[in-house]
Amino acid sequence: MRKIYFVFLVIVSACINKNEVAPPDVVSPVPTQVQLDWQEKELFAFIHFTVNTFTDKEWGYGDEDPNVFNPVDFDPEQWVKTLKEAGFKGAILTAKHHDGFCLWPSEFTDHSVKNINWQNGNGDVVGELKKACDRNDLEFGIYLSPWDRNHAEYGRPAYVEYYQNQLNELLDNYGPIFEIWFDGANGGDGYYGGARETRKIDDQVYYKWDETFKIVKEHNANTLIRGDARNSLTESRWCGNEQGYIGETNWNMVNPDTLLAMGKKRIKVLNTGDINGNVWMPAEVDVSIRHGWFYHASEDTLVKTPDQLYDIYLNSVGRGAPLLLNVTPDRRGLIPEQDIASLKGWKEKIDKTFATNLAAGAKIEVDSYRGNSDNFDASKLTDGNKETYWATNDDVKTGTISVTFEKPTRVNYVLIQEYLKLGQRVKSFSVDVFKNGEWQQVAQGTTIGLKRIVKMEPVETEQIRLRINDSRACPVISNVEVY
Ligand code: FUL
Repeated sequence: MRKIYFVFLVIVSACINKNEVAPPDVVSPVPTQVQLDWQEKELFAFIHFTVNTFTDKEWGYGDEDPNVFNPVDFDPEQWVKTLKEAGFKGAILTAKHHDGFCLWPSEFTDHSVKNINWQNGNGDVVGELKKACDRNDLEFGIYLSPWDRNHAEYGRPAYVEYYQNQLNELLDNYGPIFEIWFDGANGGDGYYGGARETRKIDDQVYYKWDETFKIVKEHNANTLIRGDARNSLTESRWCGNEQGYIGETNWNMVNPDTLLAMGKKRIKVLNTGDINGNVWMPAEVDVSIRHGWFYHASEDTLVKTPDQLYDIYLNSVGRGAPLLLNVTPDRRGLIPEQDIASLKGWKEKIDKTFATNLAAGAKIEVDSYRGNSDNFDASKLTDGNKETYWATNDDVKTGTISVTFEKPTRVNYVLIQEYLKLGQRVKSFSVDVFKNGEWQQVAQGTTIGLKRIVKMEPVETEQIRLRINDSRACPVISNVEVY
């Protein structure tokens, strides 16, 4: 009997000694693995290319002579190499824009590359780009415009069947794809097989989104669906503008029903997300390197500079939202030289700015940590492991992280990351530097999310600290870097 009692005691004490401080509970909602993997890739490229490139339009009417499409030097390898070198992880092509012309030889319409002089009707932009992406290890994604100003049946049930057939065809022949982009621009005037009239649809009902989304997931569960935030199955939302920024407050959550009830006012919420949102739906920041989405010679002088692109980077990736930057192949079928130069300059600036993490060799301290357990202490903030994190006790919704350098060091940026598998939490934070014998606040912000890059006036200091001032639940921070 005594022996059994002894064994029992040993087991109990072993359990206690294992330092069983439980991790914080999840604060719902949380990302799926597909969403998280996608968010962590941060940089994607949009490629807008079609008849519009040759007609100098942004929205084709649908009556374009398809033979205008004639990119004589078409070289998707050049596109992909340019994008790879600039740091992009994936590229999304307009397989079909609102004008209805198909960049692949679709069996469901005559209005495609298969019936034009270019490459004797054997051309396939979607297929060639997909192959170039595969060769260069860049992920491939597709934009398929729901609005089709060419199709005679648009507005009637037969068109939705056509749309779904095309989706199946694309996913069968060019999958797997990392992202599908369902555009919200919808209905209006168009050619519609010669009818030349205005057609309006109810975008909440007409496209049968739930069914359409199912087609995507049946082909590949890992394909991320970018669509209308009023649908709770959408996995990534529009950021509410095309200027290249997400809100300084950027919650990854929204409430689709609330958005539906809000009408156009929802656009503001798309930009900030909703702290009370019940669906994880991270924003994606889509913006063009030029003014328009398609190539126009008149915009050759309007290519965004490396500095402008860098600001966009800070206002998207630096606020926790992936950037989808659009490039515009020209009439030759090449990304123009000046755009390439801008992308190079931008990449160099990012690489140079974030080359040396000053927190790596510094002393990291926190004011408290969860259950005094090693599993949640300050070292987890700089261990380079995204699966470990610093956390506080459940009843502690504030916290201080300080970084002490060996000698006065010039600092310009702080980079902070939340551990999103447990939900997005931080509502308010500040950054202080120790100067002239006292702490001085140099920056403040609201949300953190996947990544927050805080830019400050460059300052020389021996110590910098991050204060979490408020949080939905105890803060859970996985990474802190200083530059
Ligand atoms: C919008 C479209 O109308 C534009 O032409 C462009 O494709 C942009 C990305 O989405 O809704």
